[in-house]
Amino acid sequence: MARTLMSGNEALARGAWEAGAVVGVGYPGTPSTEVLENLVNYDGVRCEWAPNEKVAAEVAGGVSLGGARTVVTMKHVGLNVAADALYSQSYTGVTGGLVYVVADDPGMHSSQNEQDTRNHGVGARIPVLEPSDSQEALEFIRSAFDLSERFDVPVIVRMTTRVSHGKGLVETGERHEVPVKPYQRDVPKNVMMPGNARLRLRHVNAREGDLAAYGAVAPENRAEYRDNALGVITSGIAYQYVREALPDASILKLGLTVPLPDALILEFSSKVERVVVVEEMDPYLSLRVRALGVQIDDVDLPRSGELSPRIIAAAFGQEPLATRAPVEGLPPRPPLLCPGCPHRGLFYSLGKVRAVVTGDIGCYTLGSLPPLKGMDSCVCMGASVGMAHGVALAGSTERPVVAVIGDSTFAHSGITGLLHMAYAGSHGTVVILDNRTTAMTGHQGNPVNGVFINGEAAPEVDLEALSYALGVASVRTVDPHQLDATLAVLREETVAEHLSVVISKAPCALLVKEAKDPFAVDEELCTKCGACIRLGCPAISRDETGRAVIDTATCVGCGQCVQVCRFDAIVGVGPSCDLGGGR
Ligand SMILES: Cc1ncc(C[n+]2csc(CCOP(=O)(O)OP(=O)(O)O)c2C)c(N)n1
Repeated sequence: MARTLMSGNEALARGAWEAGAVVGVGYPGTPSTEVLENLVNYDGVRCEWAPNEKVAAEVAGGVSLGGARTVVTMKHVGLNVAADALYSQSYTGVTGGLVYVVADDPGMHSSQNEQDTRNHGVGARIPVLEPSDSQEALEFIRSAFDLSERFDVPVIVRMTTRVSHGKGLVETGERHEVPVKPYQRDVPKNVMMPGNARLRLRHVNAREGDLAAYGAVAPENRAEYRDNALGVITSGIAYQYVREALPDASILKLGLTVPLPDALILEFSSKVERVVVVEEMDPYLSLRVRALGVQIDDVDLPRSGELSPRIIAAAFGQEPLATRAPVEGLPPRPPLLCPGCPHRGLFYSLGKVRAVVTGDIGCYTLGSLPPLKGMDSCVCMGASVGMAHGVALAGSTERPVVAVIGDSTFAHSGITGLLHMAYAGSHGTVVILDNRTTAMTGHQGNPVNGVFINGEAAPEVDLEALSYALGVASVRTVDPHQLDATLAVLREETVAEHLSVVISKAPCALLVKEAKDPFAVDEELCTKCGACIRLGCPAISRDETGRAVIDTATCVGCGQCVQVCRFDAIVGVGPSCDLGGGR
């Protein structure tokens, strides 16, 4: 058996492969993305990025119906999108093992909200397994497939950022080829109309009892008895922190957290003098442990965000743990649009239109920050489109209303919003920021950029034709690096009495491989007016006298700043700087 250093997400991919999964499907989202990005490298398993999590869940549901094992991956908010499928898949159950990997983001390192996926497990009445390190990630996903088939149920493996991204040694095994079951039509099981669903609900009710009985003996749940003065009930990454901060404490480590093993909890609690629950995010364990009549000691732990050994030690009045002090004096690195980002040009031009801008999620959300201040709202993927229509319906503003949405986000959940705008007779404008990739989560392929998950070419949707087909009256494509031309189109479309789409099309700066020469500021000509600074490009700053300076190491020569300087003070320092009357 090999021992390999793996992140939790790498271990999940390995475990899914070892368990004989033949299809992996998902939608990217931090901290879950690497599961599929690793799984695609294994032989014998087909991987696909779906346009959104609901489609991914449905594809996986079909694979399961077809008798094969499959894993579907997403971040926590993705499960809201997929929940419609999941809650009824709970009723149909599975044919081939169906496992959801859902990664939560406590502390919102890269998310718009904090959500505890265990609640979805309770709501959908399906089991949730919570690994606390990479080895468990591999083992738990393997058992998730077995549980799925044994109890006729989809199973969630719930990850959190530190388990997904932390690394540990993993003992790997061999692939276990699971024969695909022959397809069998079973209408009462798989056609969820009321009569059948009522019958399947009986299965769900009975299954809950069976799963609870399994929980009492599940290898994923274990009591570790040490000093009986303190007993900690915990799960996931919090287990690791408790081991570090309270090495003498007895611990009930729960790996199967939905359903909870009541008898185990009662037994453990009876054997220790003081019971404390330590968990990240929602008080899921503590509410249920209390409901069993167990007296829990309250400890002052944060209700949200991430825990750490240090936080736990402090809450238990321990000496602060000897951890490495953060390095001081590092320059702050606020999140910013990259130098040469095409989104910057679009927001710069859009700012001149004085529109109400409903925004969406992607790299371009950073356009909401000063100096561009290009967005008035950002709620969830796809929301920009419906919200633009809604703001216009409220009738409180004379200003034009514009939605901005990235290409991947448009494919994810913007298309139906646009269809509604057309149907409802909206006169709004939707800007699709087509930077040829899903940049924010690491350049995944999507149906707009025509790249498949394994890097091969895929069919590319024609955004213009699609928009017209949905009923949009006018579709224009602009190069956002050409500021004046972009502004002219935005001006025309935002005052027009029709529904319009403006496709802002230029590749993500990180996809542009050919190096361009940087620009520089002519000190003599710079008047310190600050026009170039208002682009918010990280390559441009002011020197101590207030003059603009361009960092030639970070400038990628996009030429946007040249166009905003009215004094011709920004000059090329190489042959590629000839913008040819624009860019
Ligand atoms: C429901 C949901 N799924 C996934 C994510 C993670 N996520 C945020 S933005 C985004 C895609 C961004 O791509 P795109 O719209 O093309 O914009 P870009 O980053 O390229 O500018 C993803 C996958 C999320 N926030 N919500």
